[in-house]
Amino acid sequence: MKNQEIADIFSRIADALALKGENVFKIRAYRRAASSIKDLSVDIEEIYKEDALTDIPGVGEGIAKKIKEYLDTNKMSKYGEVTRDVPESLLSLLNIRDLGPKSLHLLWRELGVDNLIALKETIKDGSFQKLEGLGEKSAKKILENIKDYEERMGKVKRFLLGGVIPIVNEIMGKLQGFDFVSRVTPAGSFRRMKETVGDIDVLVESRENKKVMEEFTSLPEIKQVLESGETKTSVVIEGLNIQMDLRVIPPPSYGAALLYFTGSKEHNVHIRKIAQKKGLKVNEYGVFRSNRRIAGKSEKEIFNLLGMQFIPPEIREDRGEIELAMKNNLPQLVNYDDIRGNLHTHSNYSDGGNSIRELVEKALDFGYEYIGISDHSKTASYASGLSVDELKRQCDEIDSLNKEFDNIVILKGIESDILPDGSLDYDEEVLKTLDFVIGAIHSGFKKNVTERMEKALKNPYLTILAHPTGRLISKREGYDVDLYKVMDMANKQGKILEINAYYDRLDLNEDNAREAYKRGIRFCINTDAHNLRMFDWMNLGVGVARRAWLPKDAIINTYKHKDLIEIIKRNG
Ligand code: DGT
Ligand code: CA
Ligand code: CA
Repeated sequence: MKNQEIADIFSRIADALALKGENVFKIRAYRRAASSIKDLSVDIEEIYKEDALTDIPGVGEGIAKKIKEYLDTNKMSKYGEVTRDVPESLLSLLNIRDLGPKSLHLLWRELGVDNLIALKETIKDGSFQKLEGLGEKSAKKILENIKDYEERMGKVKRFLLGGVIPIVNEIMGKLQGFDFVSRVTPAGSFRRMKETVGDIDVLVESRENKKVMEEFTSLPEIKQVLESGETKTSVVIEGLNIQMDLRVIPPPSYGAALLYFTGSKEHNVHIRKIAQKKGLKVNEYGVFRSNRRIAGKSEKEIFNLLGMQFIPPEIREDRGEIELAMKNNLPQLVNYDDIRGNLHTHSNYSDGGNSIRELVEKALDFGYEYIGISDHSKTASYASGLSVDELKRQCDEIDSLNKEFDNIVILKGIESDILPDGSLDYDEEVLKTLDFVIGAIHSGFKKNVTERMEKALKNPYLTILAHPTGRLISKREGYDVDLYKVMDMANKQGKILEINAYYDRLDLNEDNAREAYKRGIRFCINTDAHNLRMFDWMNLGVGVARRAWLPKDAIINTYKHKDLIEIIKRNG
């Protein structure tokens, strides 16, 4: 089906015309055609065959001719004509949020901006700010959006943490199995639990460097060896095509190497500065006082020698953690094993792959005290959302499973769509029968999202607001939402915000979670599991919480069942 292709070409023609400052009616005509072609439910080639192209809304004779040309020859001469004198590097600037063709036209015409570097220059030298309609405020906003854009562009070089964990653990497990290896530890951004990683850094404690490197490079998971030396070997991992750096370290410097290669770089720089003030030198081999090594075996030993508490890897970002560690005043972060349940799981009643019984047994494997079943609601037809009858049937099944299992509590929940008017997807009578309600926006991402969320948060039946920004890491920006307003409302209404641990969501992210915590909000870390394997993602969510400096009592699914009920009951 060529619908999308053709719609895209018309959009790009409209963009190019707008950049050139051409007639707005002409531009609008192309946009209108693009949008109605994109929304067609039938193949545009079929329409062409029936000679009915001009029946498509917004498609007149002129546009129809261009569609025919494209379908016949796979080319549209108008496109080449319009874009011939518009540099590609200028067109690509349209991917920067809030920078529309109108402003770009001005920037191009008045200041000659036709690429990213030139654009940044004009903001730096203040000429951007002087243009009509573009003040100091938009300069600041655009500068931030440029940063996002650059990150998105660089995304090919970064990998989702959740996507690499299984294979890295597999490799580390195999290395740990050799009797000449005493310790294997991940380092770098992987150990710091960053949501994306550029490469994988792993340290091995051993004195048999050669043997380690031989075994490592012959593992079946290794696709290619980039370089192999005595202390460091770099490889590419099969399937993922991510680079992995393995370093072999002897016991006396293992802690120092771990500290160094865990980073972050900023954290390391600050640590070294503190050491210098004490007349010490810290590097990857140890802590030295006039060339004599006085520590290095463990990180703890080094931190203590420098007069600090042990700093958890997840917060080593030089965001104030070093100062607090020196005052022995670091927050007690939530731990991976503090979690007592998972409240956002999908069964085969909606689009999950497993029965409720299987989900419950999985939760028992994890040692959980409770599990919440929260399938999609009736409006979510794309995900086989539950009708009122189906929900009733599900509740009956949960009742009977609760009688059968006496070592875990199954909670009745729902992931209710927040409708365009901000209401929830079932009547009060239905919501009343549930233990908790997770509210989520799944459609209409551009329409009044803030107001809809605020209204949903005022609903006494809503317990948790799911994935509050809707972003998908390096894929989708998220809803157009004033998150601070949403946080304020959640706080006022005593509602819980979700840290969704689904590996490409991690939503709230660390910055937003930290901001919400400062406002007094509590969280639920949920996996949004659609099958049993996805229960493993809980650790990703805890990683986000730890990077956001959250303590255990800010996370409601660390509470004992009895205490959890107190929290979720208050709302419903
Ligand atoms: P990534 O791989 O981009 O996700 O981020 P990291 O933090 O894993 O960075 P990577 O792999 O380049 O280096 C691993 C760690 O090694 C890094 O976190 C800190 C340390 N490191 C690397 N280069 C330097 C450096 O030039 N100075 C200092 N102080 N530390 C460094
Ligand atoms: Ca790394
Ligand atoms: Ca590295």
